[in-house]
Amino acid sequence: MSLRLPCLLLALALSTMTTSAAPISSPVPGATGRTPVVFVTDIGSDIDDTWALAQLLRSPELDLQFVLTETGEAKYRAAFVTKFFEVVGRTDIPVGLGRDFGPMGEEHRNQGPWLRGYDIARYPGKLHEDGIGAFIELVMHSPQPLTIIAVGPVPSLAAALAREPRIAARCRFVGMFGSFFVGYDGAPKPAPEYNVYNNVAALRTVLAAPWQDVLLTPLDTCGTAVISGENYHRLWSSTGDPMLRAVIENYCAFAARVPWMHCDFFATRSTVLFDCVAVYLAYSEALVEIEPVSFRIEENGATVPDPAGPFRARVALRWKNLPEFIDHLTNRLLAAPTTTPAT
Ligand SMILES: [Ca+2]
Repeated sequence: MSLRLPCLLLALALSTMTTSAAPISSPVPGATGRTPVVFVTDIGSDIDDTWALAQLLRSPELDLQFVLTETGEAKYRAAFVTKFFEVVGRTDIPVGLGRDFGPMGEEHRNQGPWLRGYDIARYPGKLHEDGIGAFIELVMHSPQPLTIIAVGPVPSLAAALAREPRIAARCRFVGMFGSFFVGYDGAPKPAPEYNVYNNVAALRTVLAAPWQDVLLTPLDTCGTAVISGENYHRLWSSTGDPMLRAVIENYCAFAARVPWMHCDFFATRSTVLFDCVAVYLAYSEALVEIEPVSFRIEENGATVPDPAGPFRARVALRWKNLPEFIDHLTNRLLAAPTTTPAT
């Protein structure tokens, strides 16, 4: 299938930039005033990871120190990160290959056309073949706690904990997982959520670890985060911004291939940006209602509130103001870089 980008042609010269941003709080700043984070991602399947990576790089509260791939074909996923870093001039950030599950078929390479002609072997930055080992090294030698932002199934994190259990006590864990009272698309009944049911054993291992804090956005909050209308138009029109152009290019490739929806709306709105809510929670909790929840994880991936359950997390169960979050996310994505890249 050829990659066509009618969107970029249609949007040419319509850019309207703004740098205003909603107020946020900063829960755990490091010694530098920025929170050091590791992004743990299954980028390359659902497009929201790509939006989340852009959001992360444009969040002045966060200092992205490492990216680790999760599930599927590690090098396929890593290539989205390395090419994205080349496009936006952030090859100073190391990337690690997580657990590899072998080649992914064409039918699962939803953003594959964006990589056409790209050779990860020529990546000028640091790409760790043993990404799990490099991640452990980073955590164990970090002078301050790291915040892990996990936005996919977690076999790589489970493997890291098996190799070095002490990493948990040195990190906060923020993730997009589960469905407690609300299902997909705001449905009034919870449903097994992909990041859980794809690898139940791995998530049980990860959530059983003694992290400094566990903070989750389940479908209850992240499942309705969509950018549309004028906000989306502003992003769509930012063809002169290399980062947003890369996001939209990926979205166009994805829209033509994604098997689980008829994505004919890519010119007018985003898909659900689940993972962007996890990135948000790494720097602010201002716009969500968070409650401590004890729960169990069923074999089918259901996350069931249960006072006697083995897992406990702080969970963003409701929005205080979803429209304000969408405005905030839009403005953040549109904002110019706040730091000078090292490369
Ligand atoms: Ca994801």
